[in-house]
Amino acid sequence: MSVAARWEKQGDIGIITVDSPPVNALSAPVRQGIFDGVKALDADAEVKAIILICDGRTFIAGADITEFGKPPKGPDLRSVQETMENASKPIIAAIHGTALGGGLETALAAHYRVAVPSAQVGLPEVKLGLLPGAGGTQRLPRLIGPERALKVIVDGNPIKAPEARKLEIIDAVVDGDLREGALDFARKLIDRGAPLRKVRDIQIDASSLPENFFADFRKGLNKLRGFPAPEKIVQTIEAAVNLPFDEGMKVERAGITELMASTESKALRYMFFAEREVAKIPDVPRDTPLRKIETAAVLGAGTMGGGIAMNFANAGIPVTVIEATQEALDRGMKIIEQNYRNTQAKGRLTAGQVDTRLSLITPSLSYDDIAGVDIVIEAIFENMEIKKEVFRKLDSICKPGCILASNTSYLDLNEIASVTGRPEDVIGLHFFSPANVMRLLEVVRGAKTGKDVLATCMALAKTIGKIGVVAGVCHGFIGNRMIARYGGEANKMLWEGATPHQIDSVLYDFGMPMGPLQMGDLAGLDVGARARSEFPDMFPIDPKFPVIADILVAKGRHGQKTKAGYYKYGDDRKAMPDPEVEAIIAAAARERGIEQREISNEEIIERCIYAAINEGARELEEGIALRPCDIDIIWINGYGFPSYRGGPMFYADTVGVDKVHAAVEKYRQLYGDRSWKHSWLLEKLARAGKGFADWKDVM
Ligand code: 3H9
Repeated sequence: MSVAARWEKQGDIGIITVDSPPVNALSAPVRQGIFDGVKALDADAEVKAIILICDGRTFIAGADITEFGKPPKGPDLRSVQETMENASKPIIAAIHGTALGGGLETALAAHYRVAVPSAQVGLPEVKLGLLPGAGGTQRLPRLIGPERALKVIVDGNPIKAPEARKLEIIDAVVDGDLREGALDFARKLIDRGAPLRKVRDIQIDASSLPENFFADFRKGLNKLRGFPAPEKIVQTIEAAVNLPFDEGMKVERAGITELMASTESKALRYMFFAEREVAKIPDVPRDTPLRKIETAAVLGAGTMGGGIAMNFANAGIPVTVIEATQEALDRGMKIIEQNYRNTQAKGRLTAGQVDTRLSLITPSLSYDDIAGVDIVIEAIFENMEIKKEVFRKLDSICKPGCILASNTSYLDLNEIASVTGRPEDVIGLHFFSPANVMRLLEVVRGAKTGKDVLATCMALAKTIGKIGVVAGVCHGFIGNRMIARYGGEANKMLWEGATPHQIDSVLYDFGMPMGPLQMGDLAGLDVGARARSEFPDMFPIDPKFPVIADILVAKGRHGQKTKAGYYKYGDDRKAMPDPEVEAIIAAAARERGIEQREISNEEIIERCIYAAINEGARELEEGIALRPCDIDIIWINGYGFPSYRGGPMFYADTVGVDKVHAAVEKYRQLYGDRSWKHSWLLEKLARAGKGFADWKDVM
């Protein structure tokens, strides 16, 4: 017997149990085990039906993603499925947890499927840049019709058992013990001499499809730029409709082979593991005892504070919001309510749910009201002196063990912690705006932050639906420190002759949701200008290339809100290139003696993205970022870097770190060390012919 699956008999029913923690993925031993189990039980004359069930927390969660790209071992999944489908007695898949990808495809090769009510089934391969490659694209349309199958496979979202029953993906929902329920189901099949139902033999009635069904569906895919899998999925479903099963399987195989080799799928698979890796902090054991977080407080009811408070309410954690004046408090609470009502209007929350969430948020003007909470998150102005004052106050008021967090996006957390008598309780929780929507949470670890505080905040991130990434203390932490380089190069290129529209459209085409200048207009150019003039030390300006936004703000162009910034705007808020801006910049460049020239699209990518990569490499050297994947997760979830490029550090590997390094060196020669600081890590990797995937080798 395989170590990953065992089989036994209970009366005249054979039971194959897969046991391969953590998620029973279809590794070679699991495939071998199922294959051998089916063969053995099928050959046993006493056995009248066979159940496939799993130990542990879930049914088979899919192919083993760690095996992708490696030489195949043991029977492939398709041979396992053929053995199941061609068995001479009915096979019943008994599902709990999640039957995903290859897991559901294995179940579809069984003759019947039963599941507990909490189970979920789905084909999420599209999220890995793939299509279901073990018959899912051919069997699911036969079982539930091509229209529904196409939607299920292109969305990739799981379906709960009761819904799966309605769709007839499963044949019965089993209340109580799954094994007992499956045995009962099997006995009934035996008693009534039920047929061997092979999904592959179901005929699809192509004439029932709406006219132009596939062409219309394709139109909806246009917005998915950069992701090749959905179009390939459409092609395989068309094959399921138009070709015999075995021919359709060939189309599916060609599709998955092509996608498997694509950079997009490699990036998305990397992201799958990266998301899980960032939760692991090398010097913080997984079993570190966590502090209880049952109540919270947020200081500041502005856009940030309000958004943060909503996260707690959404997770069912009561939260007190503190403001300095009744007026500010009322305004903040009104915006929170409005946000919830908007969600309700879109049908994503019921009125009752909104009321429950609002009831969890308590407005207050007094710090005394938060003396007993488990965590306080300060979300007030980015001003060190004010923050220090607030943290002194928190130190004197909050109960022992309360976590004192700052939402600062730039300031020195250690300096903030130093004014308290408990720096081990102080941590940075840097939310991204809008805080109730954005998934990223930079968890800033101060020099004295306690390990239990760090572990608690990483767990809290998950509780409130965020992905937490640990960052060390430096100006701007991981993300904003890199984005400063990215935006800084965009600013320089404006001086040198690129137009806002050119820079933004090149970066949009690269996959960013919006270019940096349009982004500036959206956020308000006056915001940055004010910060730069109030805190010149925090935002040092390159004297040779001052910030163009400051010139525009001086002319009353504050961005979208004044209908003029880097662009001009009509009532529809659509950004339109403005020759006036180009003239303003050209005149300023002439005054400063900066020669304007043609800038290539390639240079725009190199200077913006490579500048960020170079800074990321320096953060790795300094230990500000724990691993390249932490940086990538931050850029994808906080700044909209295209996931199909895997984040800037993964992207560097796909370009070749030697090429990136050569370009960085070229720009350093031209612009000096101020904006293109040397990274020895980048240089060492380039010299060794390695990428960030192997960064540890040269550290
Ligand atoms: C596929 O099936 C292709 C086929 O169509 C065709 C083939 C020919 N492989 O997420 P968790 C690891 S594509 C390897 O934290 P949860 C994961 O890395 C696949 N490892 O648990 C983690 O390791 P660690 C289609 C896997 O309870 C540990 O298991 N299937 C796989 O929060 C626990 O994972 C999918 O895309 C895997 N397939 O969530 C489903 N899955 O502890 C992918 C997980 O070392 N999986 N691991 O960090 C999931 O969505 C979630 O893991 C699941 C459990 C919902 C199952």
